[in-house]
Amino acid sequence: MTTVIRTHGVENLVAIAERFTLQGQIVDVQAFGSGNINDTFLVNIDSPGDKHFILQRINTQVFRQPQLIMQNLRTFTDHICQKLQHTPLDRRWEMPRVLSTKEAQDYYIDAEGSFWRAISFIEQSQSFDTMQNLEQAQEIGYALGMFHNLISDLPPQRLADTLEGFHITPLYLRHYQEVLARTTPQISPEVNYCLQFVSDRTTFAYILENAKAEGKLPLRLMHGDPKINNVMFDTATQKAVSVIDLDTVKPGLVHYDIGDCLRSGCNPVGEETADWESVYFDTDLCQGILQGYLSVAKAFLTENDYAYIYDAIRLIAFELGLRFFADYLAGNVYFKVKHSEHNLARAIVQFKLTESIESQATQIRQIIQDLK
Ligand code: GN1
Ligand code: MG
Repeated sequence: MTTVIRTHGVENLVAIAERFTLQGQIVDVQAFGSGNINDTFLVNIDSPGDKHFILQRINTQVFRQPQLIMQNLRTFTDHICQKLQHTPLDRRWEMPRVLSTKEAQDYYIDAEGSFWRAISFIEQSQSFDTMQNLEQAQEIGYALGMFHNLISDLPPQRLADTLEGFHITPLYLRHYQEVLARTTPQISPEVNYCLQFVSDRTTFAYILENAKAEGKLPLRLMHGDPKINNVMFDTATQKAVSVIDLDTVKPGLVHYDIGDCLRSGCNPVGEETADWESVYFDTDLCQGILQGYLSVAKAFLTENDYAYIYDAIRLIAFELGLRFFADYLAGNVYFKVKHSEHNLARAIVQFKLTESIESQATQIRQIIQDLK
């Protein structure tokens, strides 16, 4: 038996990919994408059928019960595929599929206990880390609306909670306060800015959870991570064709998704920039995304849903900044980092974006009002 190397030596990766290769020969396996949690690889195969698939090692420190992810994936992809078969759309739209192992399992656990799974690759498609133009913004919004629409008739209880506490801002705040209580951060102007930024917004952190508790916002199924680079575009037509990264599809609020889509899509410099002064929230892109989203989602949104869209945009930008900052203080244990200050830099980007959202509150609320 070969030893499995932690660094995923090429030979070892090929052996793992082979478990999921039912026909054809593997040409190569390459690191793929820019995920902050799981390890993702693109497998190229020489086969008469699909030429690629996605191989992922699930981070089980974050996703404690990865089997639940696979169970959920089966449940909602089956639901959506059936629905699409009965009522085909008039444009290209695809769902990533779970690929089985040669033993007909949904995952493979290697000798080291790592949890591997494979997903089909959406052929002739690409994603973007930053928005290229207004048409793309509309397409991103359309894609999120389409996704919500396709899962809207699946009862939320049918899916397990794959990540408890995900997008519950008050819990991130509590975690942050606990981390702060047991660490002495190295004070710098940047750290001071973040400490003050969070402390000025502690009451605000409860806004969506309070609305949920008061019955104003219903529990629905959500994507959980509909950031700009999780929408795939057809390379020829430049139309959105799929939403990927489905591990956090679970019961929640559609507002978390709307907020996440807008905070990632309307920051033209992207979330990885080191140039904080260039970060701003682009209201034209906001208008584009919401227009695309509402062209599909109008059918299931209520008056209260609209009332909380602005707060959701502001909150999810703030929440992600809080999550990055807390992780920086905790010693970078959750998000992958390229250097020790990486999460601090990411936090500042999200806080600058939150500031920009706050300073344009009136315009953003007006955009939402005009699109209703
Ligand atoms: C994480 O791993 P990735 O990049 O798909 C995170 C999201 C954040 C995102 C920020 C499970 O997603 O919530 O918005 O980083 N996913 C999880 O880039 O925490
Ligand atoms: Mg993700």
